[in-house]
Parts: sequence; C-alpha cells; structure tokens
Amino acid sequence: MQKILVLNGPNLNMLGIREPGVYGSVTLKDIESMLRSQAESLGLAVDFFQSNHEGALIDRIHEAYQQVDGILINPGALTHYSYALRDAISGVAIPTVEVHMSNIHKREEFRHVSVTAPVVIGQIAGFGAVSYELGLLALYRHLSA
Ligand code: CA2
Repeated sequence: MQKILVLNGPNLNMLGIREPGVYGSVTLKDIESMLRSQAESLGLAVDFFQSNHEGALIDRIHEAYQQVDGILINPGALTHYSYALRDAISGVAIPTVEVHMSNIHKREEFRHVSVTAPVVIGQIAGFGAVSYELGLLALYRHLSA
C-alpha cells in the first residue's frame, strides 16, 4: 500500500476556530477525517503532521525520505518565503502536491509568490477543504500513472 504524508504548516491548527470568513468553519481534524476516508477508498495509507515550526516540518520531511511515496502539503505562510522548506521538499525528491484553502493569487501581493511551487508536481488553491481532496486525488493519479 502506498504511503502519503499530509503536512500542515503554521496556524493551520486554528482552522475553523478563528477567521471563519477566510478559511471556513472546517477544522483541521475534519480535514484529516475527510482525507482518511478518501485514502481508504483509494487504497492509500495516510499519516498527518502539523507544526507551527519550520524546523519541525523540515525534520518530518527528512524522516519521510525513502519511507513515503507522496507528500500533500499546505505550508501555510511558509509557502511565501521558506527556502529551507523548499530545499527539504526538493532534497528528498518525494512527489509532492501543494494545496491552499484560499486562492492565494487573489489575495495580498505577498501571497502571490510560492517559493515551494517550483519543486512540487502542482498546486491547488481556492477550494477550501476541497483543495485537500483534489490534492490527494492528483497525488494518487500521479503515483498510479
Ligand atoms: O490558503 C491557505 O491554505 C494558506 O496556506 C493558509 C495560510 C496563509 O498564510 C497562506 O497564505 C494561505 C494561513 C493559515 C492560517 O489559518 C488560520 C486559520 C484560522 C485562524 C488563523 C489562521
């Protein structure tokens, strides 16, 4: 069975708790259970990790080296400036899909840039919690191709 690591970056533990206007009322736990049942129907094993710390995310990516078949990541605001996270993703060479709940391209200018986008297979943004579902499906299709 193929293994997928789902990573969430800073502040995503607050989903559904604050700012429901921007990110909706779905919690990270809801997203995890949604992905767990989607993974089961696709025949994938999923593991979840969220951290507010850049280094902890990088350590988790290093641990995934040669252990995991694909990564689904919402790097949060690290998307826009973390060359260290980008190097970690590119270093382990694990097929990765980047997802965002909001459409980062129609928000503030600083969110238009993703420094991680050039080292992932593709990016999905703007569909709320559905971005994660679409991302997992895209990763599955990529790994089965
Ligand atoms: O749209 C996304 O998924 C983002 O990755 C979310 C990040 C943001 O910095 C990116 O630009 C786009 C922020 C997640 C913060 O989530 C919160 C949720 C509730 C309360 C506070 C923050």
